[in-house]
Amino acid sequence: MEEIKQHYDESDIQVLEGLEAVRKRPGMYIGTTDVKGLHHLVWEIVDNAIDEALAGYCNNIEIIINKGNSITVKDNGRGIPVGIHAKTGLSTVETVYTVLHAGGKFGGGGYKVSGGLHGVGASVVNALSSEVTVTVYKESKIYETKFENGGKIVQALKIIGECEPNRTGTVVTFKPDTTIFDTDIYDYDTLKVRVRELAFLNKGLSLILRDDRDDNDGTGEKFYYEGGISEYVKYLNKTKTPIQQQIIHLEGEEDSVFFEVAMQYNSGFTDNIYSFVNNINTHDGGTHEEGVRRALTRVINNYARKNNILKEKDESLTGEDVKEGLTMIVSCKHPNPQFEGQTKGRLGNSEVRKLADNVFSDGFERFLLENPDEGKIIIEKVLTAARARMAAKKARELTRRKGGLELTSQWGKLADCSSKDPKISEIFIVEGDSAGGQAKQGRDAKTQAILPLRGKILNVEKARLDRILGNEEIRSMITAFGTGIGDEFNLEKLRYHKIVIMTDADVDGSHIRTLLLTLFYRFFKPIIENGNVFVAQPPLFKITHGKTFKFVLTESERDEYIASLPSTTNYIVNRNKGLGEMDKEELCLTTMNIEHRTLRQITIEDAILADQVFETLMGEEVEPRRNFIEENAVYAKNLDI
Ligand code: 0RA
Repeated sequence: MEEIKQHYDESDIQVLEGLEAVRKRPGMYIGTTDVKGLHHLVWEIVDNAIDEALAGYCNNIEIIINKGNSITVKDNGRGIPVGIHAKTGLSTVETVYTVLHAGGKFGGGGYKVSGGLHGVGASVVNALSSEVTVTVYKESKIYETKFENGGKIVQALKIIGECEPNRTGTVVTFKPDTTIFDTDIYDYDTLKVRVRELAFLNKGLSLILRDDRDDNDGTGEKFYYEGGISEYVKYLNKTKTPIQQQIIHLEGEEDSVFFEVAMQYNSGFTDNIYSFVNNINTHDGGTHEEGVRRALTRVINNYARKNNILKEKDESLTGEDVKEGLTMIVSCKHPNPQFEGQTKGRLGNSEVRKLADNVFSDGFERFLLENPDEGKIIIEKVLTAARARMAAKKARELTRRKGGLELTSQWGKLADCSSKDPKISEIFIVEGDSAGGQAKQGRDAKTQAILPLRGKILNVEKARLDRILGNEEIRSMITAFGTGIGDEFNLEKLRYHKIVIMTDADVDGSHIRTLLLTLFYRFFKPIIENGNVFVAQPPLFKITHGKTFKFVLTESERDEYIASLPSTTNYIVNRNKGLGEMDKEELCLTTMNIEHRTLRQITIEDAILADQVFETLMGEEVEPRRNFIEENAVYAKNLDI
């Protein structure tokens, strides 16, 4: 071991001043001194070990929450250099732990986890800790150095023992300074989320997280993914319904810039696209993400035109269309990343755009060629998204043209309620003119609005959403809601806090209900999420017994009522087929009256199912369609109101 200097000099004073500056303004270095800042310390140390893994020298990192709330990070890398650092005259270990920003400067080259608040280094952790111990295993020796009280060295680097020749690595234990942080309690799950993410982003790297605070000596959890970001996509799609068999995983490298992407479509309508540079989430995207998105849109359009799915005259599929239901991870490892934007969440390096585009378009084109079945599924998904987009646009234009509550020729169909208070106002969307007429006569005109929908229009079997939105009555419904649609949607303008779908208990009724729920899900999702949508429950049976009769909702209620009748009695059970079979008093009393009715509140899951049913409904074959409707007639969670 080289000789370490014995006297304080200029550089020592600078070191101490540097660490003191961190203690004076910790926020400048780690953002906050709350629980978030506390966890940030862990990532500063872990990042150093990850850098060693990215350089190809480390495949195992352990993170331990110790009793007394200190943290230990172990890696099996080369070990921090122990020789004298030319600039400081101190051991390199000590330099790394006491000189601000020294971390990134030694070693040189390679990928560095640095961006945003990351990469400020081990010295900041030291400055904000009451105790730090660093142990290095290298060249068969075990070295150790210790700091206390904000980075003051209390034990210069020394050899404390010997180890196996092939054992190398670094072990760091730090105890956050409780005079600086609001709390010193680490949250296992917070650490776990990021540790898992790091494992996904670095295939083949094993990360172990262990909590030693309680006595039941956990072996900890190991995070190791051979498939890397493919497994990340699989994980994200676990709670969804993937529509592709495979996960597409593409990678390429140029001039030491490594780029990879993994993706799989699911049946949902939102996208889950996450991008990273050197393991840091680039929240605002950047050139790596742009390259992929551009290539994805282009390749899908080319493929659709080449296969005559999209005709020459057709509009192109957009970037919005191709990302519906897409789960995608984009990851770039770059030796010199430029982070841009207010929060440094955007990759700026322009050469990456081209690399990402090339890697993705070459690989994805080949994938589509080799997997035509998967290609078909993807194209169909994107086309559906495109149709919905065009339908929404058309509907926006139509509602905008008609404007607010200005009267349309159909507006007279709505029997509005007199109350202007949305909290107590309800709108019943009623199947058929005759039931609509009865409901208008029997309603509570103060709080209940009635909008009849003529079944005939809605029974157009193959009506697509865009045509349905062109329907006058549907448009008056949209106008009546008051919220606007799509981008312009505003929940606060909703004129009725209860929107009640009232249809017959038959196939056509469930068809109309499905269609309305699909419509709401696609264009008015917040009203479903907010719990504003209900399905009315007209009684299924009428039991006549002498001069009295009773309506019941279910078969078991029917049986219960019959059992309660004297055994000698004759009674008649009628199955209610349509709303129109009841007279207006019956309809209003059983199905609309707040005291007696049963409403089913529609959840977002109900609406998603309806949306899927709708797709089946729109198929060409009539028989399977009818069967499907019958089998799925009840998809509303029961909630008695
Ligand atoms: C630069 C060079 C060498 C090792 C490291 C950095 C290194 C730093 C850290 C920080 C935490 N764990 C680490 N592991 C390695 C190797 C120099 C040599 O070959 O001796």
